[in-house]
Amino acid sequence: MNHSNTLSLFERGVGRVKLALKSTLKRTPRASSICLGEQVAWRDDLLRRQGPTVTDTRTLGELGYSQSPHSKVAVDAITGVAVVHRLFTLEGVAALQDICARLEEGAGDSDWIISRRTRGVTGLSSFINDMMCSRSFLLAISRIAGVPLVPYPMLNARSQINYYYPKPVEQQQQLGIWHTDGTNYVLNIVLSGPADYSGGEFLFHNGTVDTFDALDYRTFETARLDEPGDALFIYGSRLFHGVRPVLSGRRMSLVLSFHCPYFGDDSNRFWHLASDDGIPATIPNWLGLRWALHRSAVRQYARIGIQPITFEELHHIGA
Ligand SMILES: O=C(O)CCC(=O)C(=O)O
Ligand SMILES: [Fe+2]
Repeated sequence: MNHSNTLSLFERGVGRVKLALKSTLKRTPRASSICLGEQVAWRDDLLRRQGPTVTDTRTLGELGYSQSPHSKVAVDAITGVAVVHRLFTLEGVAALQDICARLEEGAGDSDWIISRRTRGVTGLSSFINDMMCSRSFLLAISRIAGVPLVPYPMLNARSQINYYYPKPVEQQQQLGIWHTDGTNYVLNIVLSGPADYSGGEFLFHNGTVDTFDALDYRTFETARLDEPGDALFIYGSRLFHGVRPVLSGRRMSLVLSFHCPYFGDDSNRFWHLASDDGIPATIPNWLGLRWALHRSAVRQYARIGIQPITFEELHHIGA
């Protein structure tokens, strides 16, 4: 584990329960105390009109899965990992950078490789909230995913901003990095440019969760995220991934989670959420999540005020 290329594995099982207790005892800053005077409102023309350039796509089937998470949707119709370039215009990227930089002030310290992070960002930024509820934005992400999406029903797990700084070398080894997410459809948007930091590469295991071996770097790939605003789309609960330690500068990223409202299934586990938010906050959130997952797709779309996105629409490019 001391090899510098090796990344440690984030806690699973009992480790998650321990982390949940730790998160419960730690005081987190009050989100509501932050007031962002936002300069720019979300507009759909902050998305590039021609749509994003999506490369290096692997479906869940191509990653090695034979079982689909959703009945009636083939494993080869669902994206397991894809690199997304040029989703936003330059103005869109600049607006996100500005908002996320300003939200750092209220960010909590984080124990693992991320130095600081802010969860529940859609409750703090109407720009990001409006973006996530925009039909054009959701349609673009749904096309990348292969299934229609809505913002993840639970506020805390829906959006977070990660801020990474260099950590002292002695701490780097013990901090977790390899992990799977509690949510399924996850867009990791890197907002810093390559000149802003070194290290901090986004790694993922090119295979299934069962074939993951933290010591076998031959199956690891580095996502090619070159420009600020580039993103890695992942089926987060089925793809081991992690960010290597930042060696200099700051790396800032916005992580958004989505849900496919046509199916009631969800991978998130109570202890996964509790390890992030502490036990008291997770209990009501968890009950709300179970409730929300059983609403019809039509109602889930109506709640965010848009017409349902359908499976058919995903294949009509330029519609
Ligand atoms: O910050 C990133 O780019 C991704 C971090 C990550 O995997 C996570 O927050 O779950
Ligand atoms: Fe993750």
